[in-house]
Parts: sequence; C-alpha cells; structure tokens
Amino acid sequence: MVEVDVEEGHTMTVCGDTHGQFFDLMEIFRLNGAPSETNAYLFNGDFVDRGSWSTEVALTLYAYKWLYPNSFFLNRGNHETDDMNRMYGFEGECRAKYTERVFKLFSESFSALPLATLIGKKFLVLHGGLFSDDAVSLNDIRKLNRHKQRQPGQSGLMMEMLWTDPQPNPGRGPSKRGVGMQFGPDVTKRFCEANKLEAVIRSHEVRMEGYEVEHDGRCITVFSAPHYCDSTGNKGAFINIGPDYKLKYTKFAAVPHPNIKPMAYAARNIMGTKPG
Ligand SMILES: [Mn+2]
Repeated sequence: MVEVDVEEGHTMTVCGDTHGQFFDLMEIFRLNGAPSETNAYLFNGDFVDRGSWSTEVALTLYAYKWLYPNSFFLNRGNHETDDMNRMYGFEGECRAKYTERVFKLFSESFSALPLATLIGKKFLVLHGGLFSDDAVSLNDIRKLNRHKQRQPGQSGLMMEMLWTDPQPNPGRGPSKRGVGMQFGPDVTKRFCEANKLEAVIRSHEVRMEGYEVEHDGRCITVFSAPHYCDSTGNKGAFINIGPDYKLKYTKFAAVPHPNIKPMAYAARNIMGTKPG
C-alpha cells in the first residue's frame, strides 16, 4: 500500500478505469491539467483491455510515473493480469503493435503495481473493493507482499482487492461476475470505523454519471472511461482532493477517436463472457 498526503498548494486527482481509451485520457489532462509535481494523479487500475489504444495508455502512464515518481501513482486493476489480457485485447494489441516480448514485460511490470493507495489516512483507494472477512485491516494490506504472487488467483486478499463490488443490501452476496463477492453498506461502515477512514474509493464498474457515492457516503465509485466500449453512453469522472481532503467531482464526455473499434485486437481471442 502506498501512503500519501496532499500538501498545501497541491491537488491529488483520482481517476478510475481508462481501458485503452487514450483520447479520453488526453481529455482528462486537457480538462484537469497535465501531471506535475503539484498536480498529482492516481490512476486506479484497468488501464488496458477493451479500448484499442491500451499500449498508448499504459506507456503514457508509465512515462509519467517515471517523470514524477512522487506525484504520479498507479494502482493495479483486475485487467492488469494475464488471464484478462489474453481475453480482452491487450495481449493481442501488444503482439500487433510491438512483439510478444513487450507483452511479457508489461505482464511483469503489472505484477509489481501497488494494490492500494491511502490518501491522507482518510481515503483508501483500490480497484475492486472490500473483503470477505471483517477482520482484514489496513495493516493486513500494508503487510501483503504483492511480489510473492504475480497473478491474483481465485481467492485471497489480492483477488478481493481487485475484484469485489459494493451492493445495496447489508451483508455479503455472491458476485455477478463469478469472481470475488459483493459487500454491503454495513461491511463498508465497519471497515471505515475500524480503520479510521472517511471512505473507500474504488473503480471497476461503469457508472452512468462517471461516479457514484453509495453506502452512506463511505463507498465511492469513480470510472474514467466515458462512452465505455463505444456503446454504454456513460460519462467519465475524476475526483480532485486538495489539502483540506474535501472531494470535488468532475464529469466529462467522450471525445472522438480514430475509427478502430474496441477489442479490435481481441476478436480471435474471445473465449468467455466474464465481465471486466
Ligand atoms: Mn475492473
């Protein structure tokens, strides 16, 4: 877990899934300013797959991480994994635009990405959501050695952080995805109280307005791929966090892109229907 504070004069912007929508990523930077030492960003996973400019998105984000290591942050999503990349286009895109070796290097680097970022000790940002066990704490996340396990697998802390979703009903329920599970408002409340958090910020699911505040304000979804897969009609959104740790939401619409369809590099690889 990466732990950062927002200093005086700085802003942290949290973005959700970008899914290979490079032109919409550029729109975020146009609207909200290019990354810099004071204009910090956290991209909360799912940079690749589905959109057909996934290599451009991933390389741009990596270049910014290299340029601003202390103010540009990346969390891993469930699509920064080999199984998903085989099915949803990124592996094929790497082969088509570059080489097999480029995919292997991406795969290795994805397995080193942080799984969560804690902002100002108030907001836990992770791609999927909370856990099947109330006993899991921020300290367990801190202690998790992400380098011991390259892929999230079918169970355990890493899998749950990348895959779970909120549900309106209390308690826990089965996942609509067939991977992970769903957690209710009571689960979120207990987790936030036990760990002295204001809220959990997660991504992983499209929201028509680009973001949604649920679970009595304690579970926030942010999704930054507008008109997802060229078909959903949703807005994208991002969240600004200043030194006062108040959240400011901005919605934005999709911009035009060259005529290459989503999953253009995946057609021959589509084998299942697991939603991402
Ligand atoms: Mn996801």
